[in-house]
Amino acid sequence: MPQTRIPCLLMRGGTSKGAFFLADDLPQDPALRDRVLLAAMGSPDPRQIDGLGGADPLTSKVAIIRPSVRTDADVDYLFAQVNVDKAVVDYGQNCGNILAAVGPFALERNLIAARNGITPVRIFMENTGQIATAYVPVEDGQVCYQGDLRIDGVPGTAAKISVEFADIAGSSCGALLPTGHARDVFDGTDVTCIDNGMPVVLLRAADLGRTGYESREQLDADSELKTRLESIRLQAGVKMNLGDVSQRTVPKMTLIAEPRNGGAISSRTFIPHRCHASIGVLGAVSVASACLIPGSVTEGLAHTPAGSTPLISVEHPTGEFSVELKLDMEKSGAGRLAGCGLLRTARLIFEGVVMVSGEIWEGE
Ligand code: NQM
Repeated sequence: MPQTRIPCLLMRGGTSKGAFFLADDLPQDPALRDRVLLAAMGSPDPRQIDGLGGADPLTSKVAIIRPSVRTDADVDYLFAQVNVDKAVVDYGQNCGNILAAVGPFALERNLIAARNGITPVRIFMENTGQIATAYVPVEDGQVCYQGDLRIDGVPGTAAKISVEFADIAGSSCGALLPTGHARDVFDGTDVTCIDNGMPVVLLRAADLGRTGYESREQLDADSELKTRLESIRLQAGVKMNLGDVSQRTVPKMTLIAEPRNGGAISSRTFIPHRCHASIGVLGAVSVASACLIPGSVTEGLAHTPAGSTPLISVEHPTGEFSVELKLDMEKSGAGRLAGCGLLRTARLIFEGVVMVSGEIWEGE
């Protein structure tokens, strides 16, 4: 049986890379679609040698996009995290980096009309049921990828895509502080469990006998730390309304320390088992938000700016990520968070068809 050709764009979104598909170009049956996505990315295999994936969770990502029937959105975006070495496709998390390329994809595929200057694209994020608006630069009716914005974790510069979120608190867990507390204790370690777009458990690196300034490689080799983090993650997952998270990619685990480079906080994030080269977009939004919550484990460590739109710089292994939080100053505590904005870049890398075995496509 010949291989099946599936139209696909390979795109970088922020510090991630993934395969972008129109929903109608994939099988409609979810189980068959997962088998097709695993085959397209080359999973399960630690090297993903037989597919598009780059042998790293940050490059084993898929976006499935369709025109939206909603009045408040232009397109619907379903994010799929394709496990590198397990035959598992996880829809239980969103991805704010891949999100940065959804607007450009919608324009490349003519799902919306281009407006010279900036085209706003309203995106319904199916994984969490929320809306983001991306502002995509357009020149002569084409997406403009070139520009002068540098983001840490990506070489060179590219055009600025600003992304705004209204209310993303409790995206997956139902509440900003899903356990009902600013601080909990698991295995004798203080943590803050928070979900402002991404479920994250924050821990002070010092409480685990680490500085929080170890390199990604050092942390990935630290099996004692990883065992302790996983024990806490499994307990926190239940308390965060996520159930048994042993096979899920959330919550993320973030070690925090005092900033050293003029930021608000320093971070090392596990997603959830490998250490992130930088930090996820929505992961950073959750960490930044925790810096504003009285009683959280950031207290005494975070250097938080004042004002109704504080720009919170989250330091990470390859630089920093700035999140602008919008606060409702008439409210207090966690209830103050009213929205946020951030800057990303994206690029169309490759356009073509990805080939998968005809037997897999036919479900045989
Ligand atoms: O937190 C990695 C990434 C992400 C997700 C991860 C992301 C986000 O860097 O919104 O972007 O946390 O698995 O792409």
